[in-house]
Amino acid sequence: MKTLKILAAATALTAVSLSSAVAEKWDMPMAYSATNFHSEKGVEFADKVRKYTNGKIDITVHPGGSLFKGGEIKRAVQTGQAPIGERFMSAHANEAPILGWDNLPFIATTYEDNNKLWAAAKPKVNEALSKLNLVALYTCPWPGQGFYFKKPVGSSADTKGVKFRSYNTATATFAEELGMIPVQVEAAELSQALATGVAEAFISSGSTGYDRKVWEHLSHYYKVNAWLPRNYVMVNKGVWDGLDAETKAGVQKAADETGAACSAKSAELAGWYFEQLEKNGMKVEDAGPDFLKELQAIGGKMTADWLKTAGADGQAILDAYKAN
Ligand code: PCA
Repeated sequence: MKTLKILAAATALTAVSLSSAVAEKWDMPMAYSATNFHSEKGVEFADKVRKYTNGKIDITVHPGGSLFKGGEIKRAVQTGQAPIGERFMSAHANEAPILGWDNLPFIATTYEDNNKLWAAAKPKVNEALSKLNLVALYTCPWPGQGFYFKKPVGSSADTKGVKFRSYNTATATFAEELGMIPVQVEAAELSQALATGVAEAFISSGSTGYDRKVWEHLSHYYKVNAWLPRNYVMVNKGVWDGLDAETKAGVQKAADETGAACSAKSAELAGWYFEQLEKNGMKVEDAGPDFLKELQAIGGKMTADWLKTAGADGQAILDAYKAN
């Protein structure tokens, strides 16, 4: 009996060491604050992946650009320095214009419409990502984008010469159209940029304003709701293709569940973020009619510019979206 027990214990030990021997350890750099819902969902994703792959894939999340800075994450995953990572999709539109599908002003301004637009864009986006040696596992929208300023703004007459933090090429163009001076700054470095005067305005969701406590430097938020851009969790294509079918299915199940939960969380928090900005002394209001009219005109131009770079594929996405 004793021998049997020892044998059983030894077998159990071997099983444990075997399973840990085959566990693949994946570091997952993420670009935004550890306490942001995108990062919290990333941690839940890692838990689900461990569960659905029976411990075969063990992901460690590194939020806030701590392992690779936001601007370096895509390259790290493309080249296999990190097998998986998360980043803002339209930040990559300079390399593959189609990835700017979610940065088109006033085209899809609700979560529902953003989902419809994503459904139309997804096949083309996946094609483009594949060429970059990437596979998207899930995407998750930020709440709607509006403008932060340190003074009341009623029209572009008030924005001339303002130093504007942009997060991609499209937002830099937006700023220039308003007579502002764009400077690209990572969300992780935004507080510092505002504190040092490198930037004095930006476009983003209530979420990033809250994360970065921007009420310490700025006073006004205009709820333009111009677009709901997405983050995506991407995996290196070679790493993905190397997984067996069962493991892939486990990771994909975790991704599908997390994508849905993350999107729901974003919608749930959108209004709450505005309350927090107000509680901390900011004026949160709709953009006035003159400003809005200007923004809409610029938006139309930005969409036209995007269509020039995204070509027939871009037009096909917009047509499919409008047909639904
Ligand atoms: N926050 C991110 C991207 C969009 C958003 O709402 C940022 O400002 O960098």
